[in-house]
Formats: sequence, C-alpha cells, structure tokens
Amino acid sequence: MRELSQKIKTTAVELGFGRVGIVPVTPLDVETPRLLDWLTSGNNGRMAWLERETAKRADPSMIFPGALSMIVVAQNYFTPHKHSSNPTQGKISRYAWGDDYHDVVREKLVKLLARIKELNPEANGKICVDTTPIMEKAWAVRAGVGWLGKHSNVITTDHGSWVFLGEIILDIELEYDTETVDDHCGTCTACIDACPTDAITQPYVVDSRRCISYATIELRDENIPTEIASNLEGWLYGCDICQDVCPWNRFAKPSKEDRFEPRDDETSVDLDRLLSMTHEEYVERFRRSAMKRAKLGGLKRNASALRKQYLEGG
Ligand code: B12
Ligand code: SF4
Repeated sequence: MRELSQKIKTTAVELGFGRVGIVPVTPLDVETPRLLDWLTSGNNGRMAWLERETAKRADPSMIFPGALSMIVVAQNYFTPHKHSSNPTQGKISRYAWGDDYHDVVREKLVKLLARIKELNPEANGKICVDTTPIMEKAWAVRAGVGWLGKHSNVITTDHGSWVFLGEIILDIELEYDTETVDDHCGTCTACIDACPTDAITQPYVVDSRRCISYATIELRDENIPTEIASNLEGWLYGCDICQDVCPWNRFAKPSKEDRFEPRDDETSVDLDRLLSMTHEEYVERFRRSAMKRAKLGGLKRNASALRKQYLEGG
C-alpha cells in the first residue's frame, strides 16, 4: 500500500500537480453542518443546485459506491500578467485567462487514473473537477493540500491560492496522509477589508449574493443588483480582489502549464467589442474557455453594467 501510494504521488507531481494528498473517505461531519447553515442563511443565492445534493456533498460514497480513498490534487494556474487599467476594458479573473481548467485538470487526472490501474488492475476510480457534488475545499484541507483562507479559498504554502482543485475517488485502500496544514491567516483581514461588496460576511464565510464572482458568472437571466453593479471595480467575469491582496499570493511562482497563459494575450476584454460581438465571434473567441459559462448574453449584461459605470464616472 505504501509503495502504491508513493508511486501515485510521484506520478501526480510528474503530471505537474503542485500538491497531492490522500485521505480515507469518511463523511464530512464537521463541514456538513456548516454547509447546511450556509444554505439555510441563503448564501447560495440562486444556485439552487447546491441545495439539491447535500447528502452527496456530505458523503462521496453516495456518488461512487465502494469509495474508500480520496486523492486530492492542486494545480497551480498563476501566470505573471496584469490587467489593463483602462476602464473601457472589462477584467477577466485569472482563473479564466487560459484554457478551461475543467478540461486541463481532468485530462491530467485521466492519466493519473490510468497509471493507478496499471499499478493495481483491481482499482476503479471517479474523477472530479469542480462539477461533481463534493466539497472540494473541505477534502483539500483534510488531505493536507492547504488551509481554508478567510476568503474561503484554499491557500497552499507554495502557490498561494492560485490553485485549482481536483480529485480521484478510489475503491481501494491506500496509505493516508495524516498531517494537515495549519491555518496561517493569523490576524490578517486583508481579503475581508478589500472586498468592495462586503461579501466575506465573517472569516471563512462568503455570501454569494454579495460576491462579484457570483453576480458576473452564476447569476443568470436577471440584472445585477444595483449595490453590486455600482461596485464592480472593472470586473467583467469573476473577481480576484480577495486573492490579489492576500499576502500568501505575493510569492506565487508561474505555472509550468502553458494552457493557462492568456488566450489572445488578453486578461481583459474591450467592452464595446464585446457589446457588438456576434454569436459566431463569441464561439470562436471563447472556444475551450471557462468563460462560456456566462454565455454571450451574460457577458454583454456585465459589459453594459461596466460601461454604464465608467460613463457615469464611477
Ligand atoms: C459554489 C462555488 C462558488 C460560489 C460560492 C463560493 C464559496 N465560497 O463556496 C461562487 C460563485 C461565489 C464561487 C466563486 C469563486 N470560486 Co468557486 N466554487 C464553488 C463550488 C462549485 C462549490 C463550493 C461550495 O461547496 N460552497 C459551499 C460553501 C458552504 O462552502 P465553503 O465556502 O467552502 O464553506 C465552508 C466555510 O464557510 C467553512 N466555515 C464556516 N464557518 C467556519 C469557521 C471556521 C473557523 C472555519 C475554519 C471554517 C468555517 O465551512 C464551510 C464548509 O466547509 C466549488 C467546487 C466544488 N465542487 O467544491 C468551486 C471552487 C470553490 N471555486 C473556485 C474558484 C477558483 C472560485 C473563484 C476564485 C473564481 C473567481 N476568480 O471568480 C471565486 C472565489 C470567490 C470566493 N471568495 O469564494 C475553486 C477554489 C480553488 C481554491 N484554491 O480553493 C473551486 C474549488 C473549484 C476548483 N475545482 O478549483 N464559487
Ligand atoms: S471574489 Fe470579489 S466580491 Fe467575491 S468575496 Fe472575493 S473580493 Fe469579494
């Protein structure tokens, strides 16, 4: 078991994952009541899908019967580029500059699972990247990948919070990591103080209804609430403010994954260009990009809100 676990970790590092941890699959007894409290307070906004599968989120064996082990990986996505400060441009959050991470991380996990099956043909596994109803951040903390920052993203000591999370749930036993990473946030409240919409309502808790990331990506088919729309601070898609100010991100090292380099060298998009974009141009520009999630209508709505703000001198 020890040898297999070690080989899995070595392969994960060879595939470019910055951190990897392995833990047994047991119900999330501390985190689940917190998830339920969060939902009861309405912090999920219109993301009703978070309410539907709480039992699965609490216990991955409901998603993958026979689940015994959880491998958690972190993929560094930091590339050292900046945003345009021109208000006629809308900022794209760092995670969506390059190719869609769902595809990039999944592709690597497919390779990792294939290697595990080579080493142990009895093993079966399920790959998860974001969309599977599991609490990825809670598993990453358990697996010693990092700690939950006050902005509620997982922070690693090597790459800060600029990491995507991914998992393989397995039906075999492995040797487990027992060490977690201490919470290194200390008395710092930089993320809470910097959030322009006061979305971090208490340390570790984000109210999606106030979060620019939610408003510009997940809130569909309605206008952005006025108090958020007047505080977008130039963000067209997602928001990185709470992570940009985090001291742990000062020492981030560039990712070796070229696919996270900005597509078309763009970290921002010209608002007028977006507002006049046809569906065909949209398909071409955002093919294989995570930004497809907001759809062209959503991006145009966000661009209009930003344009209104700079025309009003806000
Ligand atoms: C729903 C969701 C969102 C929502 C809600 C955000 C949130 N805080 O959960 C919205 C749309 C706002 C969002 C935004 C973003 N997201 Co998002 N999102 C998710 C998703 C799909 C589910 C997360 C979830 O279960 N939330 C529910 C709440 C209850 O979970 P929670 O915040 O972790 O709650 C815990 C804390 O409140 C804690 N807690 C409560 N009280 C206390 C007290 C103490 C003392 C402590 C220690 C803890 C604690 O307990 C709760 C349970 O563990 C995950 C993927 C996945 N399947 O897990 C990606 C994920 C979390 N998102 C991710 C990213 C990258 C982002 C953005 C950075 C994108 C962007 N640049 O715009 C922003 C960050 C905004 C922010 N500050 O959180 C990454 C985060 C990677 C990382 N390093 O952690 C994930 C893991 C996707 C991935 N596979 O990489 N996201
Ligand atoms: S992503 Fe932006 S709006 Fe959301 S909590 Fe962080 S700083 Fe606030």
